Amino acid sequence: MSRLLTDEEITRQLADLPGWRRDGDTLRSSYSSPSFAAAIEFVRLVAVDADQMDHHPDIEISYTTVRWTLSTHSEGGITQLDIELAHRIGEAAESTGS
Ligand code: H2B
Repeated sequence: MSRLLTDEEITRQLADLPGWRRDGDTLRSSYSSPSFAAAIEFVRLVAVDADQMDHHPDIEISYTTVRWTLSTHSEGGITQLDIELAHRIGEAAESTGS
């Protein structure tokens, strides 16, 4: 199980996650995909990772913009699982040109 990260741990790890910011008990990021189809493929790739991790993002899709909100509900805040998922989202973004 993942524990809540400290403020310092979050700040340090966000340095390796360009485009991501902390918003209270969540991590947030917004990506722009080259097309609606690419945005859906981006989300599909992350869905596979999320199920594999058993850790799931909140997702808002607005045409070619995909907004992600990450939090560990069971802990009520940000854990290493959110950091790991943010990295995987970054990889899926790269492979879909987002
Ligand atoms: N996703 C997120 N973001 N937070 C959780 O606490 C969580 C989850 N819990 N996905 C998982 C599923 C839990 O419901 C299952 C039973 O492991």
